[in-house]
Amino acid sequence: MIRFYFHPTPNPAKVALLLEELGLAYEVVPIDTSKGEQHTPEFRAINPNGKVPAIVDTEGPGGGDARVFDSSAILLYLGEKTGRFIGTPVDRPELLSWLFFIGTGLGPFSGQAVHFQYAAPDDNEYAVNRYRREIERHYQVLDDRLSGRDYIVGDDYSIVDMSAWGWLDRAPRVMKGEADPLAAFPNLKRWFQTIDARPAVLRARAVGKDHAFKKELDEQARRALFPSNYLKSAD
Ligand SMILES: N[C@@H](CCC(=O)N[C@@H](CS)C(=O)NCC(=O)O)C(=O)O
Repeated sequence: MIRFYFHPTPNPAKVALLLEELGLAYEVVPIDTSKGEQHTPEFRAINPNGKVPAIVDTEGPGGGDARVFDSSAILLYLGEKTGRFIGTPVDRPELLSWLFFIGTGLGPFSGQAVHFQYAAPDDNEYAVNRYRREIERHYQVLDDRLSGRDYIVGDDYSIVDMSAWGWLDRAPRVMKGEADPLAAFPNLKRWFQTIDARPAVLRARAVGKDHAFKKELDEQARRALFPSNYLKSAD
């Protein structure tokens, strides 16, 4: 059984999609990051980085509990455990390359764009411009890659497509004010529409809907989500 530590945000969404594609038995454990539940000692024992997603596999490689944190690690772990959605051995170099490209590039740049457009105080023109231009650059790299291809790696749908879907699904929020943020990237838009039409996407979107996650970005949420803003400098 898999315990899935979840909040309705892009990185957990990737894992929700894989779990639904795999049809594995899993239990959702809501972590309300706006209330600071990512900072409890119990959760830190599962993810020392204090972020979602994380999982505990009660049938880990040693026969007992195994924790896995970071969405890319979880996608790889579950893909390898089941032998599904990880392409062929020939695909492996591309699979790793694109998975890391999304996990270390598209994801963090998108997250920073959201932060500076919706959460940060003051005028952030420089930061917003930098992150939005970087996102467009990443979209272009993916658009070029998808020219004449159905999926990002190999001939089949894989964990790489699921990883990218988690962030592309949020393109309208990330590219605030753009009515059709993928319009300039036709291959990426076609790919997104194909992935988004999968039945498992519908089920993944329903994950956590029975839980009332906090929505307000009030003082409690700001302290929970942006603790570094409340640290005093040493000098
Ligand atoms: N590299 C991590 C990033 C995880 C991450 O940033 N998760 C966000 C939600 S998408 C989170 O937990 N935010 C709450 C916080 O930072 O306190 C991954 O891919 O899982």
